Amino acid sequence: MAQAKKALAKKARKSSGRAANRSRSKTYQNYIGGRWVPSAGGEWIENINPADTRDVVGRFPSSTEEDVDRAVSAAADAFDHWRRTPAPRRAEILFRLGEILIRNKDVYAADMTREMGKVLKETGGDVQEAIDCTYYTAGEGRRLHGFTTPAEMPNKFAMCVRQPVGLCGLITPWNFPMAIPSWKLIPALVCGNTVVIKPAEDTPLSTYNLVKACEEAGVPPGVVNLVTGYGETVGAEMTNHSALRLISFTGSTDTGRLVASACAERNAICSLEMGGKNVIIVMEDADVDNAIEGAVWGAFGTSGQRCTASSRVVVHKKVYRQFANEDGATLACGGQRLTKGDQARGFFIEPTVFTDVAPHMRVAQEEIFGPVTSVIPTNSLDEAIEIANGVRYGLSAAIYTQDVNRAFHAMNETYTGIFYVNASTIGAEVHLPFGGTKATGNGHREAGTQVLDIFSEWKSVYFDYSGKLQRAQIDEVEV
Ligand code: UN1
Repeated sequence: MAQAKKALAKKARKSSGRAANRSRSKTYQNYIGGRWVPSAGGEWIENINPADTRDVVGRFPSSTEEDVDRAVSAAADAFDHWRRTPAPRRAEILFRLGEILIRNKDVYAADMTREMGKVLKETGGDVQEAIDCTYYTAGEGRRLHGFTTPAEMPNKFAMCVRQPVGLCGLITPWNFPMAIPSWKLIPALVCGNTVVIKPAEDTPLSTYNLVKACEEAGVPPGVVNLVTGYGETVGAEMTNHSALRLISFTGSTDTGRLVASACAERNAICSLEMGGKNVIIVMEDADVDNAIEGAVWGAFGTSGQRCTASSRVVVHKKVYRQFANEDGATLACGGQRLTKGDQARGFFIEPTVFTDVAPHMRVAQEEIFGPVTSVIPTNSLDEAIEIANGVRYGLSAAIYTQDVNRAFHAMNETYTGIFYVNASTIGAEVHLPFGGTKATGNGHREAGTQVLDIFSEWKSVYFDYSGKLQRAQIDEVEV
């Protein structure tokens, strides 16, 4: 979709038909150091409704390296004050943010549907996820637990405290354009970091709404800075910026690898949440109707444009025909772009099912990020698990079975970050860690309290109250 929208944006500049609409569309700005400002370069990107490309949602800055630099300076200026603000006070501001998000939920959901095409019930769910994340994580302002532990020597105390990382760069995708920014922004703030956030060029409005709400909640100037624009310019400048101590990125595995390389060059912390090729295993003892509903929801909810989408369904041969009643190693339904009637002016594709797919086929290996799923026959649970693990990703997996032993066995043997029993692969909740193995991530988990390990650094503190020199790492213990 990103490429398609970019191409359309170019076409839009030429098209006179859209000119009238464009002149009516609102112009938005970056948010740097508490001020709303245009890009230093004076360029704009048109945000186009993917369901009706005549509808220009707004113009957003196509920002430059200079804009990023200014935003980073603002974040640097704000850092000392923010990190010294007690965490419970930081959290109070975030609770206010939660209230503002609740108040404006319907407006944000409508804006989001207009800019990225998810149906209203789903964009409402996206905003709700941001609300849930905000309340849950703001609660950490009164915890941010460290720990104490015995020291090796007498009259010595040992403890561990969390400290903010510093200036954080957040790069976020278009499919959950308020929820995912909140997963990064709220924990970054509660831990005492300041941030520069770059939303996907296709969906800046939802992140703009989130940042605007931060301003209204009383987040001090410079603590949150918004810079909109393309990955090639804004994203690249952020990943290479020596003052950004951490980059948190959600997007494709290919782009994530570029982000990781740039961060490695300058020893920046890098947290990546990338692709998936998630699987539902349906055993012969499953409630097949329930499994079908789960597979349809997991594959086609959010048009299959979730990194957790159920893009493979591995079905035991004994119930295979019940599940996929078409023969042939091929397209069972869908596959076409819809171009008539209400769909004529947007990007619509039919829900698409491939059946009798072999696990090694491209369609069963690569992330598609669309309403497409592959049904793969299997003879046994162990073979199903092998198929489940036989891709380069490891985000989410599910099993439908009535047998608790099989369910636990599959849970234990499936190398993913998320696992469901008798439920689809989508729908992770904000108070559990979110992320995956292999090409899905780089070992971090967002959400839950585990996200605090991304946005804070541990400091181990040794406190000697013996009043004398106690020598450590000496082989004879001197008591
Ligand atoms: C994503 O698609 O990148 O678990 C995130 C889920 C949602 C989040 C999806 N809560 O499906």
